[in-house]
Amino acid sequence: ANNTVKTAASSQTQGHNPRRGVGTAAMNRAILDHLHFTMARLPALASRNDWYMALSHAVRDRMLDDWLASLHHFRNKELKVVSYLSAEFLLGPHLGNNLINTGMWDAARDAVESLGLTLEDLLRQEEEPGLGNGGLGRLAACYLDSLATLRIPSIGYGIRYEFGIFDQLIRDGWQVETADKWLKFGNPWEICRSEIAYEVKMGGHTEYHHDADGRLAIAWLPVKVIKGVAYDTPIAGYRSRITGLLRLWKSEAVESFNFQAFNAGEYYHAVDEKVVSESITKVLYPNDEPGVGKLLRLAQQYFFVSCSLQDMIRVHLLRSPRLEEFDQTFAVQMNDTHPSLAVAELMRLLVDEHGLGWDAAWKVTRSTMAYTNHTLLPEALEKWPLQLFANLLPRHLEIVYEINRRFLDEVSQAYPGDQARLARMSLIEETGGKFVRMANLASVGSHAINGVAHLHTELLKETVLADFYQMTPGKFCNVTNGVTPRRWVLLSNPGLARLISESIGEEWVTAPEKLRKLERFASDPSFLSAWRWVKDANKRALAATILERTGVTVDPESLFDIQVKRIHEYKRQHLNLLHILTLYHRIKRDPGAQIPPRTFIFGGKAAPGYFMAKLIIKLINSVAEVVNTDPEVAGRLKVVFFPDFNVTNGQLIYPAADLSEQISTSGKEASGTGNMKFSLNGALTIGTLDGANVEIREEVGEENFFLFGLNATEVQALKKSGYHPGRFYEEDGELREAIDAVRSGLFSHGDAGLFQPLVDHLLYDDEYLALADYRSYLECQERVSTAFRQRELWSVKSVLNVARMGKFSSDRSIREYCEKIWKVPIRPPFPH
Ligand code: Z15
Repeated sequence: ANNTVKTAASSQTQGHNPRRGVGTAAMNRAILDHLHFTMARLPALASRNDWYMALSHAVRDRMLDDWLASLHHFRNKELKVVSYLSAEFLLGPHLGNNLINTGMWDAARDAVESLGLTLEDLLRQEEEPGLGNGGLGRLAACYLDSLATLRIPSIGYGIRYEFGIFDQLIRDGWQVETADKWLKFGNPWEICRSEIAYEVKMGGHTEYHHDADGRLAIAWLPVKVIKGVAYDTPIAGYRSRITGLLRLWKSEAVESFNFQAFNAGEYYHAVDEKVVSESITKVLYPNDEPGVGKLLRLAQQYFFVSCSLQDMIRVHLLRSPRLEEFDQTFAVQMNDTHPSLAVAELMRLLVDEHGLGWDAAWKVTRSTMAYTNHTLLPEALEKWPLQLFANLLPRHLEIVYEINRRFLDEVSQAYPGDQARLARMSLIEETGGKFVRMANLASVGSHAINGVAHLHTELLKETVLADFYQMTPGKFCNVTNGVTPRRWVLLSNPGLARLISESIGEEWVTAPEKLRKLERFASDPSFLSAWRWVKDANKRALAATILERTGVTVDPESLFDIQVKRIHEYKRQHLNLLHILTLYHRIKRDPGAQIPPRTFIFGGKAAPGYFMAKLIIKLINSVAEVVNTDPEVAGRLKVVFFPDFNVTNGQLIYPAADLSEQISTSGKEASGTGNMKFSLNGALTIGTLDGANVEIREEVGEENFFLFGLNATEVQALKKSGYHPGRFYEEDGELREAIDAVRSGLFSHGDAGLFQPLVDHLLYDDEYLALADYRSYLECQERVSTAFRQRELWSVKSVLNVARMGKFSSDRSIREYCEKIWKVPIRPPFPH
C-alpha cells in the first residue's frame, strides 16, 4: 500500500510551496497560465468553458496547501477521523462555494473582470454534480461543509456516478427525463487517484477447508472482480484552513483487457466484461424514497462500501497494526441503510482477510458504526430478496446469518417465549418470500441510531424501530438536521448576507446564534425597508428567470408562495393545488373578490416510475395553463412549474420566497431541510406539525409561523377509526367544486379521464389525508393573505424568522454528532 518513493525531498511534509498569490494580479496570471497550460487555448479562441476551467484550476491550486496539510491529519494517531458513508452527495456547484469559503471571491471577480469577463457568467458555466436525489444527499453535502468548517478530520465516501440525477424537461406539461451528462466538459474539481484502488469481489460461492494449522479457513470464490478507483474532491471549510476530502469510487474492469479471452471470437466478450464492470457506477437510481430491489443497486452499495472500508483499513494500518483499535481511528456514519452492508463487510474484512476472531471483530465493528434513519414510511425501509442477496454476496449472507443467530439468542434471552418479537427483529424477513432487512442489520451493527428531527426520533422509537428501542434504549438519540449558512445564505443570498453583516457583524456565518442580534432591528423602519428591498430584488431576479424558462410573466409584487421538493404524495403538492383551485373558483364566482395577488411556484422531480407523482406534475401544469390565461383572473393568480429543480435553481428560488410550503401529512416527513433554507432566507412557513417544522415553529415563535392540520397523533387516530375521504368531499362545497373541476376535464381540454386516477386516489383512499386537512389549510391560507396585506408586520415576522433560525445550522448538527455519537472533540473556532 505504501509505495512512496524515497527521495531527498521525502522528509518534507509541508509540500512544495510555489508562489500562489491570492491577489487580483496573481489570479489574473494564474487564469491565463491555466488557459495556456491546462486548456491549451489562446485567449482569443477560448470558450466560456475554457475560462471557467482555467479559473477553477486556479482556485483549486490555491486550495491545495491547506488540503495536503489536512490530509496529513489522517496519519495523526491523536485524531479520530469521521467517515461519512453515503450513496448520495448532492453537492451543487463548487466554484462559487469555494470562492466564498476560501475568501477568494473578490480577487477572482476582479481578475475575471480584468480579462473582460464576468464572474457571474463563469459561475453559470458549471454543471452541478447532481449525485443525489433530494434531502438525504443534500444533507450529506451540508455536513461536509460543516465538518471542514469545524476542522474535524473527515472523509465523505460515496459513488462517482457518471450520470447523476436526471435533468427534468417539461413537455406538454409532462416530465421528461434526460441524461445528466455532468462530466461532458470535464470536472476541474476532482483528482483521479489511480493508485488508490481496491478490488471488489462479487457473486460465486464460498468454500471451507482447514489450513496448515488446522484452523477453519473460508474462501470466497467470486465469479467477478471489479476495481474501484478513488476520485478525490477537496471540500473547503469556511475560512478554517481545513479542506475536507470527498472520495468517490468509480468502477473499472480489473484488467481493461482480458488477454486470456483475446483470441478470435472472444474479443467482444473481453470488451463486454469491461462494460459490465464499468456499469456499476454508471447511474444514480432516481428514487428518493422507496427503492426497487434491483441487483445493480445492491452491487453499487456493496461496491462503494467495500472500497471505502478497505481504504479505511489501509489508513488505520498506517497508524497501528492493531485492528482491534480500528474504532479509535474511525467513526463511521451510515447515511440511511444504503451503506448498511458495511456492517457485514467490516466483519468479513476483519475476520476473513485480517484474521481477527469473531468476538473481537464484532466488538470493534459495533463501536465503529452508527446509523442514521431518514424515514418512517414503512415501504421505504430497504430489504433485499434473499436469493438476490445470496447470488451477489454469498459470504455476506453467511455473516448476516451468524450475526442474526447470535442476536436472536440475545433477544430470546431478554424476551423468553416472545416468538412474534423474534420474527420482527430478525435480520431475515420470512413472511411470504424471504428478505434481508437492512434497517435491522444497521441497527444491530451500530452503537448509535439516530433520527433527524425530534418528532421523527420519537416516532422511530414508537413505530419502525420500537423493538430495538425497547431492547437497547441507550443506543437511540436525536440529531435534528441542519443546513449550511455558507451556501444557503452567503452564496445564494448575498444581498441579505450583506445587510445582516452590516447590522450585526459577520460572526453569524459560523455562529448563527448571533443572528438573534437582528431581533432589535425588527422595530427599525429603515432596516425593515432595506430588508424588503433585498427580498424584492430577489423576487425580481426569480421572475426574470421564470419568464426565460417558462414564458410566464409573474408580478414581483405578488406573494411568492413556493413549494419546491421532490414530488411525492406524502408531501402533498396536490393539497397546495386544491387551495389554488379554490381561489380560482372564488374569483370566477365573484370577479371582484378581494384576493391578494399570489404567484404559486412549484418545482421538483418525480421518480421516473412513480406514476401518481408524474400525474401531479401534469396537473400543476394543466391548472397553470388555465389559470394563467383566464382574463377574469386578471393576473391575480399565477401558477408556475419551475423545471429541473436542483441545487443551482434552489439557490435562486429560496431567497425569493415569501411563503414556504411545508405541508406534508404529520408524521411522514422525517425532518425536511428545505423548510430551513426558506426560513433562513426570510420566508414565513405554512406547515403542519411534521419533521423539523415542529422545532422551527418553537424557535421562531408560533406567531411567526402559519400552522394548520392534524398532528401526528390525530392522524394515527383518524386512520385507526376509519378514514372516509368521501365524507369530506360530500360535506365541503368548495372542496367538492375543486375536485369536480379536475374530474370534469376543465384542465385537460375536456379529457375527463386524464386525472381520474388522481381523483379516485383522493376520494377512495387518500392515504395522506389531503381532504381531511383541506379546510384547515384553507383557513390558514386566509390568515397568510391577511398578514401579507400588512407588509410592515410581515417584514417583522420575516426578520424574526431569520433571527431565530440559528439552531438549524448544520454546524450545530455536526457538533451534536461529535458529542453524542462520534466521540470526537470539538475544536474551538479557527481564529480569523
Ligand atoms: C431522502 O431524501 C430522505 C429520506 C429517505 O429515506 C430517502 Cl431514501 C431519501 C429525506 C427525508 O425525506 C427528509 O425528511 C429529510 O429531511 C432528509 O432525508 C434528510 O434527513
